[in-house]
Amino acid sequence: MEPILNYINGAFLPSTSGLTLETVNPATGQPITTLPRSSAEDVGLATKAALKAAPTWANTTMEERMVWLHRIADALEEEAETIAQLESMDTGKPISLARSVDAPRSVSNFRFFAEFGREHVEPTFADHGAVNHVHRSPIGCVGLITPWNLPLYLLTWKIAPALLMGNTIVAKPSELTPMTANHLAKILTKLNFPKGVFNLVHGLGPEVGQAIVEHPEIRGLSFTGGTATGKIVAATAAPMFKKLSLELGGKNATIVLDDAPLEEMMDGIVRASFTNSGQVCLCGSRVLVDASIYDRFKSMFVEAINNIVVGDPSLEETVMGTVISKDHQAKVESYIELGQDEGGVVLTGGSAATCPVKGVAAEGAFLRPTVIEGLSHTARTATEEIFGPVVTLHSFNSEQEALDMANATDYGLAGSVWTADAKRGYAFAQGMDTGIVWVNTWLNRDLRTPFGGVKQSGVGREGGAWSLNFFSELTNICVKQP
Ligand code: TXE
Repeated sequence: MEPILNYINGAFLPSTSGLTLETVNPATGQPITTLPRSSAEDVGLATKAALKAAPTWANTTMEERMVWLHRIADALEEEAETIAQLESMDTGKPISLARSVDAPRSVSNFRFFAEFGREHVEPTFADHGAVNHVHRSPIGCVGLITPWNLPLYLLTWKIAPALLMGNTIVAKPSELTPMTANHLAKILTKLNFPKGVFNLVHGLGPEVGQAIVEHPEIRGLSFTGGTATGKIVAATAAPMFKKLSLELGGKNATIVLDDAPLEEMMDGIVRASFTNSGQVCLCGSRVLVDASIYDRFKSMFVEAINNIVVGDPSLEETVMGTVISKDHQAKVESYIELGQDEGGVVLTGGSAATCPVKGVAAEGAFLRPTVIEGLSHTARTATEEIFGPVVTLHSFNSEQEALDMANATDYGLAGSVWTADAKRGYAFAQGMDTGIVWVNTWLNRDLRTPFGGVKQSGVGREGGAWSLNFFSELTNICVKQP
C-alpha cells in the first residue's frame, strides 16, 4: 500500500522530519504501510492552513455548508466497500461489521448533520423594549482527536458538525488506524473541497495530539479516547480555557431483570457484550442478572457465546475478528489472569494460549470471547476498563442491589436494562448514573440525542443540537429600536 501522508492545505505531505511509523494488520501481524511521525512543527503548518482558510469558510452560508456535507456523504456512500475493506484491514474487525456499522455510519454522520442544519435557528428574546438575538458563530480552528476502535465512524461524527458550524479543522486519528482518515482526505481532494478547511496530521499521541491540545490558536477540542489520556488532555487545555468535549472510557453494566424473556433478548445481550471484540466504549462489560434466573441465563449466555464465529476478519462468516494489536491482546489477557487471581472462574474463553482461535495466524491478535463469574462487583476486573472481549457475570437479589452494583464504578457512560416490562425498565434506568441507558436494546442510535458520559467517562455531550452548540460560540446581541 502507498505510504500514508499528512493532509495539509489540500496537499499530501510527509512529516517535516521525514520520520515515519508503521501500521500493522492485526489479523496477520504484517505491516500494511507507513504513516508520518509528525511533530509540533507539522501541527503548526496544519494550523496555519486552517487559520488561513477560516475566514472564507466561516463566510459561507449554512446552506452552502449543508450542500458540501451532502456531497461528502454521497462520495463516502459510493466508496463504502473500499472504506469497509480498509477499516477491517486496519483494525482487525470483521468485514461484515465494517460493512454494517463503520462505513454506513460515516455516511450517516454527514447526511444527518447536512439535514440537521435546517433545525438550526437563532433564538430571540424580546423584553424591556429590546430584542435579544442569540447569534451563533464558528469557534474558529478546532482540534479533533480520535481513537482506534471505530476510526472513521468517530472521526466523521466530529468533522460533520464542526464543518456545518463553519469551523476549520486539524484532526489526528489514532496512529494505529490511519487508513480511512487518509481515504477521506482523498475523497475531499476529488471533490475539490476548499483547501485548508480540513487538515490531517498523523503521529503519536504525546507528540502530535499533545501539540494540537497545546496550540494557542486551536480554540476548541473534541477528544475521544481513554480516560487516562483524557486527564492529560484536560490538564493541558484547562488553563488555556479552550472549549473541550471529552468522550472517554466506560465499564458499562448490562442488567437482566427477573422477567426478561431470555430467548428473545439473548442475541442483543451477547451483541452488547462482544461487538467489535468488546472494543466499543458502549459495550456491556459487566452482566448483572437477577439471582432467580441466573443459572438459566448463564447456560444460555455461554452457549450463545460458544457459537460466535471467531476468525479471519476478511471472511464473510466471521462475527469476531481480532483486538487492535498484540500489545492490547496482552493487556486483555492480563485481565483474564487478574480475574482468576481475584477468585473468578472462566466459564468460556481465556487467553490465546489456553483457548486458541483455530485457523488463524499465530501473529494475529485473536482472543475468544471470555466470561468470568464469581467475582465481587468491586473487584478490579469488574471495575477497571478492559476494552476487550471479556465480561464478568454477577447476580443480584433486588433492583436496588442491581442499581448499587451498576453505579459502583468510576465510570458513567452507558448501560442496558432487559425486562418484559418497558415501563419498569424506564423507571429502573432513571436510577443509573450514566449518560446513556438502553432498555431492551443496545447501540440503538438516534443521532439527534445527546451522547456522552459522566464521572470518568467524560465531560460534555455530542449529537444533534449538542454538537451544534459545542462547535459554535454564542453572542447575545440586544437591539433596541431608536
Ligand atoms: O485511546 P487513547 P485509544 C475509549 C475507550 C478506550 C480508548 C481506546 O474506552 O479506553 O478510547 O482508544 C491520542 N495528548 N473510547 O487506545 O490512547 C491517541 O494518539 C493528546 C471512548 O486510542 O486515549 C489517539 O489518537 N492526544 C469513546 C487518541 O488520543 C493523545 C469511544 C485516543 O488514544 C495523547 C471509543 C496526548 N497526550 C473509545 N495520548 C467514547 N466514550 O465515546 C494519546 N493521544
